[in-house]
Amino acid sequence: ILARGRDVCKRNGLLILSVLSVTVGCLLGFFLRTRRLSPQEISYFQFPGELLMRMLKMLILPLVVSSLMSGLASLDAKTSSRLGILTVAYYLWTTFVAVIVGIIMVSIIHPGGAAQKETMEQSGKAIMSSADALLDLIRNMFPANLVEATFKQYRTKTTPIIKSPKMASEEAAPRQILIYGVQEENGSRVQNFALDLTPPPEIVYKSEPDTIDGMNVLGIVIFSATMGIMLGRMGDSGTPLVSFCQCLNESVMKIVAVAVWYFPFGIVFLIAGKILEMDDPTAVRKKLGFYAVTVVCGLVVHGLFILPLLYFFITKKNPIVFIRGVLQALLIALATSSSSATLPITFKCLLENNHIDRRIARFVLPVGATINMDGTALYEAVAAIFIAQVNNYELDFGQIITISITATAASIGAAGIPQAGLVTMVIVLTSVGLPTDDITLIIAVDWALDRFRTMINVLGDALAAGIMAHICRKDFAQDTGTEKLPPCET
Ligand code: DAS
Repeated sequence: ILARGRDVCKRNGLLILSVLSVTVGCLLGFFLRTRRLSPQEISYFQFPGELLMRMLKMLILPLVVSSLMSGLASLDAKTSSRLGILTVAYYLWTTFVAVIVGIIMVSIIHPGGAAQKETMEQSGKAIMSSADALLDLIRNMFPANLVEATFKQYRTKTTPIIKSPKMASEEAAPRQILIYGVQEENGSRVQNFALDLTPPPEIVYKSEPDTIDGMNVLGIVIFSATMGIMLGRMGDSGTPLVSFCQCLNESVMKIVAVAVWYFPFGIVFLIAGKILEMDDPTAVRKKLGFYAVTVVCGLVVHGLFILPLLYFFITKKNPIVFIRGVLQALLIALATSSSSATLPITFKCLLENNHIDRRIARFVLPVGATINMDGTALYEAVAAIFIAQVNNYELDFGQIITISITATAASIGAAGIPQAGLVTMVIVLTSVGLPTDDITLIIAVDWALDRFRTMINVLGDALAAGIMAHICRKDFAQDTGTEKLPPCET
């Protein structure tokens, strides 16, 4: 029994440590809340968790650029375009399904309370077109300067400047909510704010500093994928850069293999530190509790039933075995609430535990971490309908369809950083004329729900890699997953 126990610990040591660290982090956080630590003591306590985030953030840029460029360059044109089309089509389809699951859930549970219904027009709330917000989202997907968007600190594309309309109805005091993102002078942090400009003005929402300093991950993905495809078509003249990227990718993964043993320690302080900061959980109102339950139910149905079933029907393999292989990445997603920061671990789990062809992972994961966010899309659809219910609005079929489309688009535009989904939700609300200042209703539980939706985002990317590896297995069969180029250590 001892030998067997030793074998299990050796094989799953890191995973067991990570599960324990999440548990210890929660217990320690709630225990320390009773000790009433000072803000200074809390900031010192959070330091090991901040180190964990900075380690992950440090790895994102080299990992995404090197994996996409070397991965795409090692595929021939036919394979890369087939893999690209299949991947993006799969991502769009599963994101839309997630939105539908969310809409069904929020319509069944009805967390916003059932009351007498009135239409938007009867309520007199100004209808605001979402054209500007949606155009802003698409505009930011094509940064003016790809290299600048890749290597320079960049304002997160998910922070359109939106002023909520003054309420048209006389009796309501006019309120102006300004939602925007700011980049500090030294470009070292970007934070999202919602300001209530009604005198006296106050900050009603402030996102966590971006784990990846506002780096425009989509700009990186577009730049790296473009370069990778071009390099692949340049033949031998592109070999030096492709070989460099391949070696860079290998070295980043070796750094991850070392850094990963620090993660359980960092997770304890990251989670406990966040719990120390959160508002009094008992202050969460009943409706908000039902709202959180609705979101979690939707995420469970989509993430633990629909996606695994889709994986099973396509690959005929056991999805539980696959999910167990990426459990470490899901725990990091829970701890960091950032799919981009989780990317290095998602790579490690897929390559080492699930034995996915690295050329598939190198394309599917970075693209997925940026544009495939099933959890976020589901969340934004549920939030929009919850806000309509709280305001006693009756959404018609056309508005439900609009919410489905804009929630899918907004999730594509959300960067893989903490609470990005809360900001892009502005697009969904304005698309059906809902008051954007009601975002403040759900802020109290957003930081917790963000972690769960990020887990589903990461799970969706990982399962997509498994599905693409199965569908494209014939394209890669001839050279059993090695690159055209010799491995960089030879
Ligand atoms: N935290 C985001 C992510 O990293 C998801 C979100 O904010 O909705 O995927």
